[in-house]
Amino acid sequence: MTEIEVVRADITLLSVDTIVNAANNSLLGGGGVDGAIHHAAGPGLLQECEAISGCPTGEARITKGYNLPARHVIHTVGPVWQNGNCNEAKLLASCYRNCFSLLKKHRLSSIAFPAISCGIYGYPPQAACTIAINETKTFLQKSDSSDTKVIFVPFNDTIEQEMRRHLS
Ligand code: AR6
Repeated sequence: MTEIEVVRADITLLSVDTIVNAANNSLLGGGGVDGAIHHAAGPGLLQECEAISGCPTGEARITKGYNLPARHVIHTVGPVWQNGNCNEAKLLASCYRNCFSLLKKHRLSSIAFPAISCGIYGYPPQAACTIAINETKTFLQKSDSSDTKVIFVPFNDTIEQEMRRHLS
């Protein structure tokens, strides 16, 4: 059964097929959810990321989950918010689309997303949540994804409220 859920949690604790990391172009770790994921996954993750040689904004790369309960990590690089004048909406939508492509390619059935770009990269939460939910609904409608579970993991009240509002 296809499901979209909102779960207030630390994404590093979720036992799903894959969690998504809001990474930077180097894929070598950073602050925010990226730092938390690398910390929880352990050094194997950094080693695998080093071999990937970075990721352009809007694209995604998959690795194993190492010490995480999640089997995989899909690393995507969201846009830095620059007042909406630099293709941010298209790039953020492309992050979600590329994550779903990898989900399908690797035949994974559960995925948990943080609010990509909504922390250090400064994307306004309301606009970001609209894109996240729209891209998810489009993916679920288009694909044969009858057993896919998509979990959104807000880390603060504003994002949780936005997510729930969009899904109600
Ligand atoms: N679980 C779930 N969500 C979290 C967690 C967690 N453990 N920790 C933070 N968040 P951010 P960005 C939320 O800044 O804006 C890094 O340095 C957080 O509250 O992690 O895409 C990268 O290396 C926010 O709502 O990612 C890049 O340089 C959301 O995750 C840069 O930050 C995303 O916040 C990427 O910035």
